[in-house]
Order: sequence, then C-alpha cells, then structure tokens
Amino acid sequence: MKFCVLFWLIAVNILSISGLNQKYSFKRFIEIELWRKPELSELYPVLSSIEISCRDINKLMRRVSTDNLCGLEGNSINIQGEDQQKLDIISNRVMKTSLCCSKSISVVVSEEEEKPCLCSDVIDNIAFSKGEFAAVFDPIDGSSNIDSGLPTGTIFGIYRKQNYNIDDPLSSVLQKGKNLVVAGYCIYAATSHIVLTMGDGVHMFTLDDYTNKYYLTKSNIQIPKSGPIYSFNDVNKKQWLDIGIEYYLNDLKKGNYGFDTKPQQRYMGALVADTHNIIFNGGIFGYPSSISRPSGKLRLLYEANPISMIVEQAGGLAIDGKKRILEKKVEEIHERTPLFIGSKQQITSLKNYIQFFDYK
Ligand code: P6P
Repeated sequence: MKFCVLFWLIAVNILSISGLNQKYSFKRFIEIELWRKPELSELYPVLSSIEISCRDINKLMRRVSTDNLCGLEGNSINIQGEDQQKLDIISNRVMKTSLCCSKSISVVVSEEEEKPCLCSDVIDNIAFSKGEFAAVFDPIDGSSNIDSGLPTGTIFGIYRKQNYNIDDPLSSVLQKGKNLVVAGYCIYAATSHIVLTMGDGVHMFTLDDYTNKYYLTKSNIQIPKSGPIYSFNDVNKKQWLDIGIEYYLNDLKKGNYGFDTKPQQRYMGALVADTHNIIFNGGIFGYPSSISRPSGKLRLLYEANPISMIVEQAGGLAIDGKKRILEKKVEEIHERTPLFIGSKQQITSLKNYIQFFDYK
C-alpha cells in the first residue's frame, strides 16, 4: 500500500512539473493528505461531504433565478436578527445533513442556528453522536449578493472535540481558532472553488462542470508580502472606534506608506470573495468595530477563525486590530470580532497606526 501511494506521489509530482496534473481530484488529494496525517483519517467522509455540499450549493446558486429561489424565506429572521434568504435555509440544511451523515462529526454550529446542533438530533439516530469532531460553518456568506448573482461563499472549520459532554455540546466547540484541524471556504462566482487548509499550506480546487468534481488547480498558495488591494466599507468610517484606521487609509490613498503599486479599492460585500481577492492579489481587508457594532460585525467562531487560519497558512496575518485572531478565546458561539486580514506589510502598518493613535 505504501509503495503504491509513494509511486502515486512521485507520479503526481512529475505530472505537476509537466503541467499534466489537470485531473488531480479533491478526493485523491484528501486521500493522500490523510495518509500523511493518520490522526485525521476519520475526516475523510467529512471532507468528502464538504465537496458534495459545495457542489450542491453551487448548483442551487446558479439556479436561483430559474427556480424561484430568490428573496426572503417569508418573514424568517435568524439568531443574528438578519432576514433569512430562501437559500440560507436550504444551504444550512445541506451542510448540517451532509456533515452529520459523515458520522465523524457529532456536533455542528451554524450561523443559521441559535444553538449547537447534535448530529444525533439532525439525523434522529443516537448512532450519530459518536463522532470525534465538531464542525462550524456559515452556509451562505454574503447572502445579500444571492439575488444579484454576485459572489457568495460557504465558510467551514473542523475542530477535534475537547472535554465533550453530550449534555453540554458547547464545551466542544468554544475553542480558539488555533485549534482548528481543517479550515476553508467554497466560493460561488464565475466558477466554484474550494480553498482548503489542513495545517500544511493552502490549496485550491476548481469545479469541472463536465465531471461535477473539484480538481487541484493551485497548491501551497502564498499571499504576496505586500499588495495594492484595500477592502473596507468606509461608509462607516466616522463610526470606527479605532481612529488610526482612518488615518492609515488616508495615507494609503495618498500613496504614502511605501506602497510599491498604486492602491486599488475593491469591496464585494462577501467576506469569502474579498478574502479570495486578497489571497491572490495581496493587500488588506478590514471590518472594524464601530459605535453601532462595538464588537465588529463578523462572527469569530465560524467566519473569522476559519478565514484567519487560511490567511495565516498562506503567509498572511489576521488580527482584530490588536491581537492575533486565532489566539482569541471564544466565549459564545455567535460572538463577533473586528477582523483585519491580508499581506504582512499592510497588516503590520495598520496595526502600527492603530497603536499610535490609540490614546483612549
Ligand atoms: P457590510 C455578509 O453579510 C458579511 O457577513 C460578510 O460576508 C461581509 O464581509 C460583510 O458582512 C459585509 O458587511 O456591512 O459591508 O454589508
């Protein structure tokens, strides 16, 4: 068996050098990665279910207008107090069911669910309470983009359960982001990609519409050390609690602060899409805390943490303005955090501005 896998590894590397690795599938990739990490071997069905979920949600996203999936689900409001789109609810069910059916997951936390869900309740069978892992996810990130066909995504993270108590499933999911064993996102745009890390670099898989499978298209992605993109919704800037951010952006726009290329503002209103842009082109994305949102808008457990693990694994930085996101203690499943991610140069500069102007 080991000889076969070794042969396969050599073949894949030869193919990748010759550019012939067009069909290195997501499935084959996780088989090899989990061979290298036997302690995570139970995650094979989980990662397979993530590929299937991304494929199915992508299909739904493409049929929003033709299948009348646009708009809100009646007057439905989620725990965040946000209107629920039809696709929020369907995608949440797709993610919950597929992750729980893997039997390696025993509890899930979703942006669309008030409390953690036991898989034995989701599948209505106690046999599904034995899984060693917990999953956290935002089934549709950027829901307001659905009807207009703009980019959206799914964000996911997997934790190994710690001090699990079936009577208190919270105990197994309130973990710091640095404990994540898998993190990633699916993006639904001109095409669909899965961007994934298992702690050894960031890899991208692209959906082939003909075979309906995802294939490795970029390995070991590295964020440029510096980049031109700045991604802020600065309509809120007079409300930002850290005034250093506005000074930083003013200097950045004036071309100060050692930019090697002309800065470009890009903001897609979906964390996954803006993150994807930063990973490939370099720069900075930020959603600061403000008077109306003193803890920021983005959720720590199932948005900021998985995205931050991806960004750090790609050689970037992820902070809340002062400290590393992945070190933050998670007190509550829907708690929010300010989030700044991106190239080392831009994040370091921003942090210096925040510290310099922080004379509260
Ligand atoms: P605003 C989408 O609703 C989301 O949660 C993130 O995906 C995105 O980065 C942010 O909110 C956009 O928020 O206030 O700029 O519309």
